[in-house]
Amino acid sequence: ITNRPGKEKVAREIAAKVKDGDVLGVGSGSTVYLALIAIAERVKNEGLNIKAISTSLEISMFCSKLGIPQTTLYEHQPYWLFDGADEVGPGNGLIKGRGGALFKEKLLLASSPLNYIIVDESKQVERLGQNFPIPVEVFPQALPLVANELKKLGAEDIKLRPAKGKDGPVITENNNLILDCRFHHIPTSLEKDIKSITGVIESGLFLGYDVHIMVAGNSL
Ligand code: DER
Repeated sequence: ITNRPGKEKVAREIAAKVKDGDVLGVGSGSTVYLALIAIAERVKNEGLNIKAISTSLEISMFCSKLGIPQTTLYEHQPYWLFDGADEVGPGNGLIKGRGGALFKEKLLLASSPLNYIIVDESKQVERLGQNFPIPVEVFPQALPLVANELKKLGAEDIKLRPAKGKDGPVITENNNLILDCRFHHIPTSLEKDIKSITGVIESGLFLGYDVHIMVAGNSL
């Protein structure tokens, strides 16, 4: 676990931004988890009337447990969103998806007019891709084709993400597989190039999105 004080601090800061009546896009991961605990305290103490749109079953179940009402993109657009990240690189490029929720995380982020990425200092990198692979969500039978095309794009190490607690690979909440891909060089075109491969559902590479990075106390 990376240094918790940074995560807890930025989780409290994002919780302080919540306003009565907000519809919130809620990302996934342990930093978001801490933020939800802080938000739930405010809901209880101040009677805040908010709604959350979750990006994973785990977060949806946690919102239910905390008593945070939920809605969906059918009924509401988020007023703003908060989410974590695995890496924050130059120009606010992100790698996300360690938690396997990358499709709905990118859907919610693309649907939200204002996006906060909450991280501790351990997530900031000089070069995107230096610590984490790029997760690519793949329609199962497209695996051979997608792996081949990713190699052509420069992927150096492609691993099918193994499940824990069951034999075989991780199966996402959209019934797809995840290939974790190492790229030494990440050109600005890479997100779109990956997405254009037939059989790719989405990737955890976020380039050129309008995101506000919050790092444990200093908003960049
Ligand atoms: O999977 C994700 O994209 C999550 O946001 C994740 O990368 C951040 O998780 P953490 O807050 O537990 O580090």
